Amino acid sequence: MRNYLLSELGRQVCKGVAGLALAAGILLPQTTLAQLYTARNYVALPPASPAATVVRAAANVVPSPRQLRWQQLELTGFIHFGMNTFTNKEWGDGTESPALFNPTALDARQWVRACKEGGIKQVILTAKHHDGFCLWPSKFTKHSVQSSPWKGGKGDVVKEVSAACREYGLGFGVYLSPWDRNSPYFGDSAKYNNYFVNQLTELLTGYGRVDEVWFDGANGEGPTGRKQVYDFNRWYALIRRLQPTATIAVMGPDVRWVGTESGYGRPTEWSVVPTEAQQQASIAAGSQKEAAFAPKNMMEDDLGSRAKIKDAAALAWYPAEIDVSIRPGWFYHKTEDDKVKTPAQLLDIYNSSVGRNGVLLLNIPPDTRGLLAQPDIRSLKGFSKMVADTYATNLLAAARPQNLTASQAKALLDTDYATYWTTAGRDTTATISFTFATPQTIDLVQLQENITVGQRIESFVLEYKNGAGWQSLVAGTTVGYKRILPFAPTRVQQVRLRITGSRLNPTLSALGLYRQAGLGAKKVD
Ligand code: FUL
Repeated sequence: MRNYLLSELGRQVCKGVAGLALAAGILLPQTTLAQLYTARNYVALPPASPAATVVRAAANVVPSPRQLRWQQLELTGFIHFGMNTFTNKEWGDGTESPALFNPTALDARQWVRACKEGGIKQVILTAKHHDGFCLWPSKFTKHSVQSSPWKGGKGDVVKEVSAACREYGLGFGVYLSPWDRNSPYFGDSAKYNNYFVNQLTELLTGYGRVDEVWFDGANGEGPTGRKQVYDFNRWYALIRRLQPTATIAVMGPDVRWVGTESGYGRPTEWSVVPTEAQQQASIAAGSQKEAAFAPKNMMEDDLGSRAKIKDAAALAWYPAEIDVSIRPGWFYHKTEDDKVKTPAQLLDIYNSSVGRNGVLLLNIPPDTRGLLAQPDIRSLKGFSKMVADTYATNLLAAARPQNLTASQAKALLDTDYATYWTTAGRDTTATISFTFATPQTIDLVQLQENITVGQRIESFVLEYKNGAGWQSLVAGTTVGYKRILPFAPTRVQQVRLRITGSRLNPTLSALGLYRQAGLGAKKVD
């Protein structure tokens, strides 16, 4: 405890220095920002930097190791479970009796197994939602499973979920709501921040590895009408110290909320954005404050185009996470059993989230038994089969490359993300062509840039030729970690990808043409 206090004191002093420097407009050396940034996922830009310098700098910003690991998960799962499950609400007010929490057959292994079978690689549990009820026996409040009848007050949902994730080889994350409508400290900023740090410490030290910590931005009034000021910097420092490989989302420095809960990301999604976007005030302003469970479409066109970065003081790798529920609500409601998204809807969401340079965070809420309901499990299974069947065969692997060396073709078509195709010299445009021995029907293209080099591609078009001239199949802007674009089924003999704009030499770790499975017969153009 003593050591802890001393290091906290040291941190406060550092923070004070950093605060003064920021106020004076001085750009700090990397070491001061080390909690939030690595050497290569952040770049400071001198005032009035020429546009070309800014673009080049942006093209060389790369994810931190924790951000890269997270991006490569592609599909992650959210588990909203807690007091609201039993009161049939979306937001509790904190006055609920712990006696209401009594799942009859809770089986976290069933949750995690269903997630794994659905292709989900990491699971985030709502350890505490806005009502303040803790799913673990916290030493710092009585408002927890410990006061509930479940397992005679001896249960610990966080323990069961983290153990199941370990057993099935999935990552594990926690959602800890800063807004706490039960805590008497809420609104008394210093006291509540200490309470929150204590709870966070319990979660980060008692359950093995934690891979993601998820804070939302909701902040209502405390019991006395006082406004709580969250000490985010202190929380970030604690997470970095106790779980250095965990990503902090979405009120955090590593992962950005995409700006909608529809499941659909932006068609133009840059992972490198001005760092202003990472300052707490702007995160809070754009965050999911009121009635966030109602899907909304707050879609700004883009956050990181040349126009958006040209006057930035600094740029950071700050990729998008797309959270959406498999049902209309975040928590389980029996009346929504017939409103579970279908496999085809989930596939469309996947194509428009993972396939738009994002990570999908798909919520599947357990019911009052403490089990995932059958409609959700069925949908998830159907969806993962559609994904597996669609991507089983890259049709391009059977085509003859026109203008690639054998090693370039291999880098593009093998499944090794680390190997990639790129251009020579200073070429920022390129054309890659393939010919099929016999015409093939395709309706989807998938591209992947090698983001360990940077995100660079700004525009591309896929074209085909059956004898006469070249015709467009589909066009896009950004690629990033993964871009998926479906189009009308088309029979093609020759195809070519033209990269028409890039910030620096474009790279491609993967290029694939596919026929979507399970959507039923569609007209072939
Ligand atoms: C929001 C919350 O208010 C919702 O209840 C839900 O947890 C969602 C993921 O984040 O901010």
